[in-house]
Amino acid sequence: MVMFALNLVPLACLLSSLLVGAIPVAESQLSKTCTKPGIRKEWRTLSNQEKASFIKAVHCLETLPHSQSIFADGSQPDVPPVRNDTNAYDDFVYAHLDGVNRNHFTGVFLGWHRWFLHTFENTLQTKCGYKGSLPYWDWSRDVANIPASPLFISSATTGFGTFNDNASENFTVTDGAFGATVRAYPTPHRVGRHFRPQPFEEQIFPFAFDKPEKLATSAFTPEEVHFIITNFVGNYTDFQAYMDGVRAEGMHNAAHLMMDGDMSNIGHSPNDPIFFLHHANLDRIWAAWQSHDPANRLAVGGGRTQVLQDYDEFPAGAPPFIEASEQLRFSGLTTEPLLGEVLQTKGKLLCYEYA
Ligand SMILES: *[C@@H]1O[C@H](CO)[C@@H](O)[C@H](O)[C@H]1NC(C)=O
Ligand SMILES: *[C@@H]1O[C@H](CO)[C@@H](O)[C@H](O)[C@H]1NC(C)=O
Ligand SMILES: *[C@@H]1O[C@H](CO)[C@@H](O)[C@H](O)[C@H]1NC(C)=O
Ligand SMILES: *[C@@H]1O[C@H](CO)[C@@H](O)[C@H](O)[C@H]1NC(C)=O
Ligand SMILES: [Cu+2]
Repeated sequence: MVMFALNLVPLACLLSSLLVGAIPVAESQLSKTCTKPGIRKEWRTLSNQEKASFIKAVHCLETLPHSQSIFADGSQPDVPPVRNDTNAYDDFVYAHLDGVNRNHFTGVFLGWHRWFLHTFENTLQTKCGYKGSLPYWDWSRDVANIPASPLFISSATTGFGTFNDNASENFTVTDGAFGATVRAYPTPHRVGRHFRPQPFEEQIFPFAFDKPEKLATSAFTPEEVHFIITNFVGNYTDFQAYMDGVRAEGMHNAAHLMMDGDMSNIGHSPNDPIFFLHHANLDRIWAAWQSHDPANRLAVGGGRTQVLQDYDEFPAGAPPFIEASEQLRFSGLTTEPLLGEVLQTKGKLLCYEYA
């Protein structure tokens, strides 16, 4: 408590001095205060009309031209060149792909994704007339039977499509709202998704999964979600490391990998719109942890460099350590706030809460 109070003032000073002149958008929004936060709701609590309006807005995004501002910023090897035969949805995938090492298993992980999700939500609202907020998927409600989750239904207006178990079809999703959708990156393809209950059987990292038989769902039971929110007080590094888990077998990765297909690729996972609902849930858990104790509220941690070879020692990145003054980078997709500016969901730049 005391440490928190002492820390507040220097952080505020640091932020305001860094902000002056540095980031035009941040400056122009400085006077904005959050009086009417958007309410992000769990998908199954939306009415069919609300579900349909979200899906319609995502389809709208897919018809908008891609932005000429998108570029490969050079920090990531092996990214494909920006393609011009793409749409505004593909731009989100590109920005994620281009920053994959910088923004995963490093201390900006949750902050970067928070601004990425906000940009997606804001684009749906401002360019596609979407009146709602970004929905989230609380996977802990579906641990008994993931494929039977109400999200994965075949309705073309309110469903994300059922899982495909046929490997010779590349697990391509053929029903639901996105069954016919072609995504551009890394090469043009249709979205694949398949339920893999024990995704750690396949080794995909420089380190070995140590519980190959572990059920993905055991990483995100209601008990696990409660545990992460109520522990690691004041220690963002440990909080993020738990979300990724011992040997990356935690809730973030478990839910990605069990979906196989696009979701299991750390770079182009946003090809599957379920990505945004999955990450909104992680963001919700972060926000819940931040509210759980004053010492969590503005806590940052982890390092700037992803070192999967030393994952056990640096699950949230190796030094230099991340501070609130860290600039988030988006490969031309959107404005680039500082990490410290996205720590509050109801602050100067962001204005939402979770139902
Ligand atoms: C895409 O379009 C831009 C602007 O017209 C052009 O500069 C760029 O070379 C094009 N890229 C490709 C891969 O064709
Ligand atoms: C899997 O897909 C292939 C190609 O579409 C098809 O020939 C085959 O019958 C399918 N297998 C099953 C078990 O449905
Ligand atoms: C599956 O993916 C491979 C490699 O990208 C591609 O060549 C093939 O056409 C795809 N098959 C189907 C049925 O989509
Ligand atoms: C967080 O906890 C780890 C041990 O789990 C410790 O090494 C680190 O110094 C702690 N960080 C803070 C900011 O307290
Ligand atoms: Cu990501």
